Amino acid sequence: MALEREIREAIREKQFVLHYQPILDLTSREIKGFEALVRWKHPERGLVLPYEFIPTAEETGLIVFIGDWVLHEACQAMARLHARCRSDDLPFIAVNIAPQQFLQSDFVAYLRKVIEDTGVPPHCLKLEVTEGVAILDADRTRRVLEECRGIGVRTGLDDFGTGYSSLSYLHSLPFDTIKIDRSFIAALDQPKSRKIVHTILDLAINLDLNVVAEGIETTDQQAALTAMGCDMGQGFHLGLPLEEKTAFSMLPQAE
Ligand code: G
Ligand code: G
Ligand code: MN
Ligand code: NA
Repeated sequence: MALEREIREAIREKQFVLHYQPILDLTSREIKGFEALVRWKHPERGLVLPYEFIPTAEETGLIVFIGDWVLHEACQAMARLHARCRSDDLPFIAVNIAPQQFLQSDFVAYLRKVIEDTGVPPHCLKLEVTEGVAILDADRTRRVLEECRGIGVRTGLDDFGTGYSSLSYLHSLPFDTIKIDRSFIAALDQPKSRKIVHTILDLAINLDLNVVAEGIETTDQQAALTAMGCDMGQGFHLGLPLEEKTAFSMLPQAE
């Protein structure tokens, strides 16, 4: 397949880049961290977004190579970011981990190596997985999540609410954070969606989980979520995914 061949070449030629989207404390409006989002700097097509190549990368297993690069690069970027921040207030970086990558037998060994190589504080790294990983192998997912927690790395359940059995995974898997899927945020002006978001927030408080609302696109959505007590938010209204320098310059400099 042509795309598969091109992705292999892109891995070899190091054509991937990461953009960073800020995640804010909704009450203080301070940036607490960034989500790393991969893009492909295609020599002819320009910047290619994940939906155009992640599915093929997953089908062919190439996502593991891309994902390993993403994890290493995001941690290197985090080390550069931390060099300019106050040491008592270090922002986190959230990295998306595909199911296949998360379930690799050497994933935690690789994670340890990246943390050691880059010297980042493990608690500033957040791994985002979807329930797809638990559908593939729930027992192994739990063990890997526990090992991540064991080395101090934090974990989040991405796209919460869109899957089949999110609640049972919340019950059996040790996540620190849930990210409310942007479909609920987009529909916040409807009473039903509002109630669902309210219920997710109650659930998170009762289970002692952090919450990030994704896809905040308007002032009204931001205000509604803040009023409902949602901790953190992310979305085009709060900050676009941008290249490293531009994204990180949104943070106040130390000194
Ligand atoms: O950046 P964008 O909104 O186009 O991302 C679309 C999808 O691609 C999202 O579901 C996101 O989780 C996924 N994605 C973005 N970056 C990465 C990455 O580095 N690794 C994996 N596995 N998925 C990513
Ligand atoms: O699935 P995941 O949550 O990892 O995907 C993050 C994706 O969401 C990225 O592709 C990012 O570009 C996209 N995104 C971030 N903020 C917004 C937003 O406010 N609206 C929409 N529609 N997409 C967003
Ligand atoms: Mn994500
Ligand atoms: Na998401």
